[in-house]
Amino acid sequence: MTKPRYDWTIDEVLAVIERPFHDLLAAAHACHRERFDPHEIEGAKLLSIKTGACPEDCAYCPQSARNETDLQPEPLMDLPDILAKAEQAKAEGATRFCMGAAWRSPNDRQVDEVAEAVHAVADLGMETCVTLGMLTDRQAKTLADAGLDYYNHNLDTSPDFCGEIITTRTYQDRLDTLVACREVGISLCSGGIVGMGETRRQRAGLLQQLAILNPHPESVPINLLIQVPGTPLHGLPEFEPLELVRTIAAARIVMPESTIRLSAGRSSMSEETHVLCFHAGASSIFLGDRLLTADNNGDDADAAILDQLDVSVRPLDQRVSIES
Ligand code: SAM
Ligand code: DTB
Ligand code: SF4
Repeated sequence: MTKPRYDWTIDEVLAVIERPFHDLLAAAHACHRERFDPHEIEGAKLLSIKTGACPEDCAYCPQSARNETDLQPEPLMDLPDILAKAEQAKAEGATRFCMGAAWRSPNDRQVDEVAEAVHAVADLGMETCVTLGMLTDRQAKTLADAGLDYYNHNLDTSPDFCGEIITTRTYQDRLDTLVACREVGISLCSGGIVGMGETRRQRAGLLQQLAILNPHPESVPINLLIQVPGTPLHGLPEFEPLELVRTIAAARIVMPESTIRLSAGRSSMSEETHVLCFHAGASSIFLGDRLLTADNNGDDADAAILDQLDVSVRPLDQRVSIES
């Protein structure tokens, strides 16, 4: 069994990414089978509970108030509406319900409202995840007390590239929120985005930052940039699909216990890219035809891929219990 390590250097991670392709994929797949059933994937469902008008300047994000996109801002949803969406997600086969809010850092009243929603969704028997921006220690405790399973907070890219993507917060800000969540026993969902014009070494830098967290984030979402018109990153060259596969494979190897999620950007990916990413160790996806504000692959297209691979979405009654 591959033992997790927490002392990865960027050079070591880069060397993993740069292994000959077949060697990299074989190693990643073998590593995956040590702890995961390759015939099962996790299905999560996203809901944007507060949309747009975000004060951060993330260059990739359609929800930043600085970016002139077509997005219609929406205030925080009411609890009954959130719950109806969660029930629908459960009926559609999702085991995890992820609620996202376009905040830089919510206030205590907003966190209390989200905590109520977390409590109600947890009562449905689903795993809960929220992503609300930066949290204080007290806010993290409120969410933990409400029964929150996961907090999503992405490092997004490497420390040396992040300044070109976001100027309104620091890398350390993000790490602090991850620590605040860990300290109150919330599991971490943290990953990043590829295709923003970063170098391969910078992709290694992102994975290295995640892989030196001890323990590693339980969920690691790898997003392919969705180029949204009106965002500064719209118009970048298309990202090479096999480079995404290499990134997934390296994430699998350097964080052997973590669930790697093939996240945003799947609606522009070929079936073949999906297949290679699953073979490389991705075993979680967002279900349905919508992410937060952008399009997702959709259940019919997913079924067409998963059926060919004899892979099924793990049912709710077989959810993996989280040990604290
Ligand atoms: N405001 C909170 C935050 O930044 O943590 C939560 C919501 S934010 C939309 C969650 C994540 O979505 C970001 O960290 C980023 O990784 C991802 N994301 C946003 N826009 C994206 C895009 N255009 N393409 C790919 N991923 C994107
Ligand atoms: C993550 O890493 N990806 C998800 C989830 N965590 C919150 C969000 C993707 C957002 C894609 C753009 C949008 O839908 O607005
Ligand atoms: Fe705001 Fe999050 Fe989008 Fe950045 S990624 S602009 S913090 S919603």
